[in-house]
Amino acid sequence: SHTYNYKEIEQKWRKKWEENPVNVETEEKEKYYCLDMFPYPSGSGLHVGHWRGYVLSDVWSRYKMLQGYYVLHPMGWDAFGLPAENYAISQGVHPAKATAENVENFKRQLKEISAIYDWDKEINTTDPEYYKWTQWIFVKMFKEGLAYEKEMPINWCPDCKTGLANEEVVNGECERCGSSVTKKNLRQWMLKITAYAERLLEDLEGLEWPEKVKKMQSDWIGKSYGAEIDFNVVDSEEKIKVFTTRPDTLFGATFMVLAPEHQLVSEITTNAQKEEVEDYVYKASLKSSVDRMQDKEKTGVFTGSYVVNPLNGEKLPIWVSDYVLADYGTGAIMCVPAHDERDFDFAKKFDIAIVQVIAKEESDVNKVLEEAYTEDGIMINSGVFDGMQATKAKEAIITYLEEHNIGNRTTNYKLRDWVFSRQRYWGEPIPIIHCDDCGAVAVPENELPVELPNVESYEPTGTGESPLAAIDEWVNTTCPTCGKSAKRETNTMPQWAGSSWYFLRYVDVNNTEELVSKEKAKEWLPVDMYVGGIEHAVLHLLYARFYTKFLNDIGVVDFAEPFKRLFNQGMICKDGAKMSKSKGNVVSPDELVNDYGCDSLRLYELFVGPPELDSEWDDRGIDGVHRFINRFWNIIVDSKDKEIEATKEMEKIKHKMIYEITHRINSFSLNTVVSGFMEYTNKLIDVAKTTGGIDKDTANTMIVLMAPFAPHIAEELWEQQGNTNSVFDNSWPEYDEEKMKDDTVQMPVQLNGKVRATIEIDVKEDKESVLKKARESVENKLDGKSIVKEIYVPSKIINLVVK
Ligand code: ANZ
Ligand code: ZN
Repeated sequence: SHTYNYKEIEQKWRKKWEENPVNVETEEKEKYYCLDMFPYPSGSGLHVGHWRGYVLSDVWSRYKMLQGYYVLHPMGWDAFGLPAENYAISQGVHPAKATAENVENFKRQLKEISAIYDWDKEINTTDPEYYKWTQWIFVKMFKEGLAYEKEMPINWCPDCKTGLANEEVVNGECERCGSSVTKKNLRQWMLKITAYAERLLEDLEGLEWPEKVKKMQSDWIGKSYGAEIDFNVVDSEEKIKVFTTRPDTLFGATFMVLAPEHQLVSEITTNAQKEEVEDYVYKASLKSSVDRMQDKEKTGVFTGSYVVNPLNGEKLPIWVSDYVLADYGTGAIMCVPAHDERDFDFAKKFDIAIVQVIAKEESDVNKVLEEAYTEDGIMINSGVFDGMQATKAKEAIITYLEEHNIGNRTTNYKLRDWVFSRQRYWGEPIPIIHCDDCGAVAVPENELPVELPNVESYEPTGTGESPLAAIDEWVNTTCPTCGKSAKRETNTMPQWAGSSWYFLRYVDVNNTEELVSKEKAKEWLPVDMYVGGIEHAVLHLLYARFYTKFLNDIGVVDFAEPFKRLFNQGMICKDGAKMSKSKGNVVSPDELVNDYGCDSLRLYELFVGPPELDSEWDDRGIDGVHRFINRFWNIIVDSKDKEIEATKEMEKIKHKMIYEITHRINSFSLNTVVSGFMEYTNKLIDVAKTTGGIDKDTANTMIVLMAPFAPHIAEELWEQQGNTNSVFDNSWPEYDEEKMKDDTVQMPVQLNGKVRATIEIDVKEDKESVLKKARESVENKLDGKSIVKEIYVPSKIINLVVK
């Protein structure tokens, strides 16, 4: 056996590839765009969990190259945002400096993977030449009325005197100082993503994405169809509007609940109830909406007032409870405990009547419900609608409400407009100028970018304004419209801004005139394959789709969906927990590359488990993969100078191997690709025990199949086979199904439909000879009966009918 010197080989080929890239453009080649979700260059570097996605996308890119494509596989840095800023504050290093250092380290590590990245197309979201276009998109949205200002209640820490992100609120307390967080109305920039809700939902259908992700997006958009209904408040001029998806249950409403923030709460609360209600409302303001939705135990208070059910005139008590959210529907609901689980719990707890209005069968009337009945059924206790199917009654009742001006048909979305401003330093300045006379004015497009000024102190100011507000010479400017003195907007954009459109920029990185030229866009876009973690299923992937649709609407691109195919890799875990620096369970690839080589680590990253699932990392496993690579190396090197003739068996193994590997790659089952390589290599090693080796064509085929996975060893072996070109100049091998077939098959023989024997026949054997064998095989099982009919399905089955 020979020694496989991975260190030497990997270094040699990395250098050669740098001098002579293997992914080259030619006239004939079609283009293919394979994209990784670009990383946030943190201070801790890459661990083997990060490698997983990068190896996946690189294998896919190289596979596409071998299929004859010219592949775009770019890389860049999503480098604005809170982590860099917090790191900078804690270390006293300017975020720009820290980011640059981290990028260098990431790049070095990525090069160790030997992934084919187009480094001349590298982008960085913090580069003014890049964020000029991030700002340009904002300006366009502003001009189209899709970016607007609004007072919004946000999380506010009264001690730190600063606004907080949702993530910074832990159990209602400020993460830094522990004091109770309240809400504060602050002026915010919002993006009107809701204008795209319907299209974002509809277009999901055409995407080759995991069903799970599509479902998460459609749930997030949360379309529901129903009605808004007005209820008159007793002894008052006020009406309260509710949103319901179940107008069919209106006769079963026994109370109403308002969100604590509902504007009518204080007005309708009676003096007797005032103190209790105010106390409740205050406590609710301290809880996050997630907690409010998930709290098991229902809480609430009675306001002392009532509304009238518009269909049957019943008086319904009005309660306040935090399970009703202020910003969904109308912030008020009619409650039907018989048919809604939350209302049922509430009614039980506060002893409110439960009236059933839908029953499985009409005879079920007046049975006591053990739990809410949420299915379809027949209407009962509902006046003229009794006996109707509930789904029909829903329509009939909406029509009735509309005719009598008590309500109307509506569609609601859970999707909210996007709170787009941050009171932070390390982000893209929002390109707006505030003028006393002209209001908010966009910075003229030819004056972009509005550069982020270099500051000494980038800590949050404590006033709820970004540190930019303290730089007078930057803030004070003139109004682009009237020329009077005016002030710049000092909020910055959220981390997601730069990543919502970066995939467009890669194809035309040096364009100073346009975000992307029409020609380049046509050549490369949309992205053919997008690889990244499932954690971005909603935020980033939804924002990117929204941006693309907007850019499509204003004519920048001529497609409406950015990513045709999506693959989400699972996480790498260690000791049961997601691998991360904060958990202290990180395995660095550097050492493994040193001990086993990059090829072994690449294969092992794939071998750990189905790529779409989370997998447990165990360092010891790489040893087995490394031993396999050695066997693979040895059988090819051992056979090299022997001029072995291909046997039928070798041919068969070769074609089966091509078939299996190809199918497994196509279905992204890359862990079974690795086990397939092991299985077929072992089969060939077995065959070689008698033949002395394998033939050259089989060896070459193995090398080409292996190239996307272990590119260094593949190149080296390809060269050793006497070739002067690159292994990536080959085409992906093709299989011949005829040659995969076995020479003999086992055929079951039935007597009157029951299998009684099995015979082995040659696949080319003729019918007469097969039937003869079949008869002989059951000779002693006939029990004196005789064969009256013979049914023969070639290569499958023989059935002998006996009497
Ligand atoms: C009466 C009713 C009877 C309801 C019934 C459901 C079942 P989705 O599908 O999520 O849109 N609802 C409306 N606004 C709400 C808010 N701001 N906070 C909490 N709950 C709210 O659900 C709509 C249903 O959720 C509405 O229909 C309303 O309860 C409740 F047997 O009205 B339903
Ligand atoms: Zn002005």
